Amino acid sequence: VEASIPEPQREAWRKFMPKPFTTAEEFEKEAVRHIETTLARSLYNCDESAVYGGTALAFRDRLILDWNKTQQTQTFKDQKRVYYLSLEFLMGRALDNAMLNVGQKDVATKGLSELGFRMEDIISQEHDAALGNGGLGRLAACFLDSLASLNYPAWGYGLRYRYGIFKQEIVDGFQVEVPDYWLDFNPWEFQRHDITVDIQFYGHVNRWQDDEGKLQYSWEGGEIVQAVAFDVPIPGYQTQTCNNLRLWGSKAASGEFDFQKFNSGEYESSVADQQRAETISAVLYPNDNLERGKELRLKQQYFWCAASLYDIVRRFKKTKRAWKDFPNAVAIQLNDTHPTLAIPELQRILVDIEGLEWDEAWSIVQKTFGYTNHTVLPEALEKWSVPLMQHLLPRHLQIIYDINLFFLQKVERMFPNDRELLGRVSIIEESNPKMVRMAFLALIGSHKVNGVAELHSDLIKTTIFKDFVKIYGPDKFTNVTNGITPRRWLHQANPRLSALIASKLGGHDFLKDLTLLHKLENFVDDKEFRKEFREIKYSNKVRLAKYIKDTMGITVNPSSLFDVQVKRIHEYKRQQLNIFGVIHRYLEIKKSSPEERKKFTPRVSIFGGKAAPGYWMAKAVIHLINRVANVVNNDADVGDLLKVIFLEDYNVSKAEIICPASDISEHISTAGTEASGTSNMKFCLNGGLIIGTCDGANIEITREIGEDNIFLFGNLAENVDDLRHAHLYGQYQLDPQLAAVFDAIHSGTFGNPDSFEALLNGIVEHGDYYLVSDDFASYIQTQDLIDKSFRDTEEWTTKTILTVARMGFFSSDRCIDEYAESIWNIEPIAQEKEDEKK
Ligand code: HBZ
Repeated sequence: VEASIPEPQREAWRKFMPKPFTTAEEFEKEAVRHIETTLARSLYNCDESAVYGGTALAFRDRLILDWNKTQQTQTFKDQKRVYYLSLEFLMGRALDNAMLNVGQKDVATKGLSELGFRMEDIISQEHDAALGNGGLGRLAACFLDSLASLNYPAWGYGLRYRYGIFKQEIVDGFQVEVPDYWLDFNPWEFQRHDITVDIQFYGHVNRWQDDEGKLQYSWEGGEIVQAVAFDVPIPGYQTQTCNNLRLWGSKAASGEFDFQKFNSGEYESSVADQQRAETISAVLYPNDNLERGKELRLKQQYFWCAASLYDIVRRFKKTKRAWKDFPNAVAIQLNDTHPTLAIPELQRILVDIEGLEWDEAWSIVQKTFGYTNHTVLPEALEKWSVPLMQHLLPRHLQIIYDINLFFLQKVERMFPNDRELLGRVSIIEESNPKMVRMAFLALIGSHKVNGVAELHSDLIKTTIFKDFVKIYGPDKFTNVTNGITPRRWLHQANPRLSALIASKLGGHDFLKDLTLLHKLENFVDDKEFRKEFREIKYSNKVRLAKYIKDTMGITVNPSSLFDVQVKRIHEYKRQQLNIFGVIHRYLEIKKSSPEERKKFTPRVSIFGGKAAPGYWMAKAVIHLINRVANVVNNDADVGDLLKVIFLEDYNVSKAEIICPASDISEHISTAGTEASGTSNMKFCLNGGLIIGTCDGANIEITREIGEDNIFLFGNLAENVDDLRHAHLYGQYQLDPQLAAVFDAIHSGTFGNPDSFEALLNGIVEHGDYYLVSDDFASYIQTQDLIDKSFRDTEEWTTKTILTVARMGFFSSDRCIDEYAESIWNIEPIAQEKEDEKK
């Protein structure tokens, strides 16, 4: 690799290389310089937001220096890299994470206090980077943290949405969506004005024979939109590795075409072109686990895949290695089917542009890609209509048809005369209109397919991908159970617990190797430790109670049992089961005598989560929760025995306050529907217990922490189909306790029952698809058990300590090592030893 500064001048360059700050004073100098110059503020108009800006920029400088070095080292070593393609990166705030990962938070805290500011106030100035819906997007963010912390050469590729997930307001008990414009001031991104890619849409395909008689194809004409790179530095924990997240923004291509329009006075149409181009990266689609087939979404997907692949291929070509070496230099992981167009796009680049033979190209493609599936819900499986794809991406559709043809020929040879099989596994669904099944394309174009928890990985092999196991054999399918980064979800969110653990284990090494937590079991009987452990949980509950008081004006007692369910609102996640359980509890309290009421364990039921804007059932659930809250919280008979809270606008930063403050959290999806869940891990790692179904990662959590430390209930996945069938074709009996809850709702206890008609009818009239009634009795019983267990403080303390001690498996570091070993075949970059550095 050629350096751009010639040898004789490098001495001067090195002399002026900025050095990272190491003392509070040096930090202050940097922060003040940025406030005064970069931000043009002064002693007289410096508020907390300006101090946030100065602090963030001081840290960004530091990250950029590490970033430059990391990228240079990775280029020199030319090891295999992984590219993580995800339409969502739910990063949350960056400052606290940057300070903790580079290990300078204490220095900065001291520096800020010398300037008269408190660190917490400054941290909370930052707007969340909310470029994701839920678990899938947050998983991508945890993976980036682990990849950097473990020194893997890795890049993330995503879209730079101008609007992230909407902000949720609750008005009269209803969800109202407000746009999330987050880019006013974003110190964490770096626009690369020089890195742009022109991306094409629509147009037509030319076909001709070259001199050797070989058919050639080229895609031409149509709209061109420019992709511009914005780089976000991703620091690892206690390492100099700083990886890159490259987000593409869209703008109008500055081609001659537009220029002519502009010149000839067609201002309006030229402006319209501009806006159409910018629309591509304007907004994150707010649906989770639901696909709606909108053209703009497909444009987003292609725009981002094409720009990322162009970038990856350009980087590979600089190494001058042969094409067959591509899979030894590049691994690309598809986060769900959203980036599946990368498969036909790479095939197109190799065949149409680079002139490779089809089979040679296809072998490279298959070795390069891996595909992670995150759902078995049929309504979430992506399908695109053939006419839409024909219109937007005519050459890609041809390539998809060819991929399908060769694939079906292979299947036909393996299983002659099985026409039904061919129909079932075809990438093209023979419906009207025909549809492209993206999950099948992703599977066929990859060398590995993985689910995200054991049960889920088994289920994809017996349901949606059953036929493909026969075709490819079971080894194409694997499991990588999800994980979370302990840096954000323990050290950052719960600094006191992190410090207590460090004091017992002799340092913070567990943040790099979470299995070390098992040593906490040695202290499970240590009186002093148990007391401190409990005190920390209590203080975290006090912090959440204060947040509730400040934002909602409602007083909750931190000694109560805090019962939390925070996640996207979805029928399969069954927030309705939770709120029906709350109503049941309310009715029980109401019918008790004052003497009997003393037996209840005081509880605060806390909900949070967004509903997709068009998902009426989910919105009805939010409405019901708020109506119930209104009645229960204002009923003098109830007092502290029950409070119901719906926290507005649940997001990553709020999760950091909520997760450390739970006693019980709810992970109660219909068995077989939640692929993994990751918040279950966050709550356990912070010493909260779980009430859950045998679903997703709950099963593995149980295996790790022990059955005595988790509250499982409900029907098993293997029985779900039969139950559903029985509902539709047998005698349907509503659970009697649930019937009493419905009676209360119908009688108007929680306002006009018409609002909840559809919600209740889904259960009573339309087959109770999510098995709410089937699981209700078991749920209520388990909640009663929890009440009892919580009153026994010593028993409860033991359970919570053992839970934390046994959560080591669920670090995203373990998860990333598994991907690296079994799917990507990549190695970490060896770090220079201290004495070799200069
Ligand atoms: O991915 C979630 C799963 O529901 C959860 O069980 C799992 O733990 C997590 C990480 O593997 N899936 C999502 O969050 N999915 C989406 O957010 C989504 C977004 C856009 C879509 C489809 C799904 O078009």
